[in-house]
Amino acid sequence: MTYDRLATASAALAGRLAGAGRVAVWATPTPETVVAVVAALRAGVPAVPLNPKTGTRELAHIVADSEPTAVLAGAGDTLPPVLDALDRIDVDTAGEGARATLPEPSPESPALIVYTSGTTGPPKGAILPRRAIAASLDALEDAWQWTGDDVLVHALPLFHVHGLILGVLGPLRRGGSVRHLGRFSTDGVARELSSGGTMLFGVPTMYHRLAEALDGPGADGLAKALAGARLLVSGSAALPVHDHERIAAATGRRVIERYGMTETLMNTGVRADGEPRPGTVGAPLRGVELRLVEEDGTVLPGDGTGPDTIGEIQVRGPNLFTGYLNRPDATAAALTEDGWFRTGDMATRDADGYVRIVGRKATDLIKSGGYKIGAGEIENALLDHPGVREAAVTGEPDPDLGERIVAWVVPADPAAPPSEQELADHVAAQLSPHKRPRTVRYLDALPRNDLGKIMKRSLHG
Ligand code: MCA
Ligand code: AMP
Repeated sequence: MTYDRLATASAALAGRLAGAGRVAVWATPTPETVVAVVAALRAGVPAVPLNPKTGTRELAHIVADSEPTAVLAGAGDTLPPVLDALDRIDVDTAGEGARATLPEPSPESPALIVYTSGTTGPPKGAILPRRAIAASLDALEDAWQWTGDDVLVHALPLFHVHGLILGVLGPLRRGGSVRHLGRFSTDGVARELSSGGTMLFGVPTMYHRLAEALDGPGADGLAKALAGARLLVSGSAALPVHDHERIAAATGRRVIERYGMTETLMNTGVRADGEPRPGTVGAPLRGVELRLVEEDGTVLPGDGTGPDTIGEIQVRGPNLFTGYLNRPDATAAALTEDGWFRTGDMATRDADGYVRIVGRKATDLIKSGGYKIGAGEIENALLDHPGVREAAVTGEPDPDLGERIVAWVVPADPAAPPSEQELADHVAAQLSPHKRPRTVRYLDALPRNDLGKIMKRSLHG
């Protein structure tokens, strides 16, 4: 799709959206999603991107919470009954209409509401203002010397920050190109990077699969394609040093990492002209203040650059969200009085300011395939299954996914426990396929302390 086509199709659609309140976008990895989001941005109408694989319970929550007036979808998309009450607007990528210049909304007005998981309860909608998106993308322009000549290749989903904001709005803001693979494959990456692609964005699972493929048949073509890229960028979760080194050994190129969050957009990154040190996520991006803080709120000396100091990362800057939709309690808990956002990520800093993420405060947050998943939401879904009496969910290390979701289940009837597949299907249908347990372990009782609290740390395989 050319810029000219996108401008015309999005203007035609924007004309229909003006004053619509909020709109949901059925965010398939297609040009329709791009036209829908750009149209909403032009109309100044906040868009709520929906994962098309979201299950019944989670979708019902998102719709009830964000109250969109309409859902934008491709003409051929089948929408689930939960969305029946909304107006459906089919997105026409060939749409024609007057290219009226729409007034630019204020920088503080919400552009996107992106749902993100917490430790307990259903996902919260992070309100992302136009100012945050612009600031974060412009900081990446500075860090990566990102220009209109860049051709970005990726296969990230278009309902999260990584794929939608960095992966689509990023190239649009620079006037560059994006080639979305539709679905991740190492062949697709090799094909696009060897035919003009200049940058690759991916989650560590994708780089792990590239590292594996570099050991297999067709490795030479893939190695050449990766070596030819200007930048290979990983984010959304920690890139294992082993995969980093395997890719470097096979291609002579080092993957650079950047660190972000739905609520903060991008915080740190290794610069295009910086040193890609494995295991670090680089220095704070332009405009971002970052400090490490102890449990009691004490700021670590040198904002954490002292030796042997570990603290929680707090960030402040124009890249931050404005709050969680309908959740003033959660918003207040996430921010300090003077506007620092508590990330929950634990880190140390090298003497030159590079940040090394070493862990997470909450054991009940799991990062699997680059998706953030709350143990609590899965436990609640499992408890809804008639065959489950008690449930606890943990994350275990996984070479491909980073962490794998494990469900510990006390069956209602020990003689006839629900099968692993049945429970995985149940969670996939209620929440989302990427939240399904990959392993189920059956117990007679969950380990509890004297107060009756489940002792998750004693649950391991
Ligand atoms: C399997 N499937 C099922 C079931 N089992 N569907 C329904 N019920 C079941 N029981 C389907 C899945 O939906 C999927 O379909 C296919 O089978 C394979 O599933 P799975 O093994 O889970 O997928 P995968 O191929 O292993 O996915 C790996 C992946 C993916 C491609 C790396 O995890 C991914 O796209 N991750 C990106 C996450 C991301 O963008 N995070 C950004 C958020 P199908 O194959 O059709 O899909 S973090 C963020 O935004 C911050 C700001 C940041 O820092 O970036
Ligand atoms: P999300 O809420 O899905 O936006 O995920 C944000 C979380 O992903 C952060 O709080 C980090 O725990 C993690 N994350 C993102 N990028 C990186 C990275 N490069 N290295 C380690 N963790 C990361």
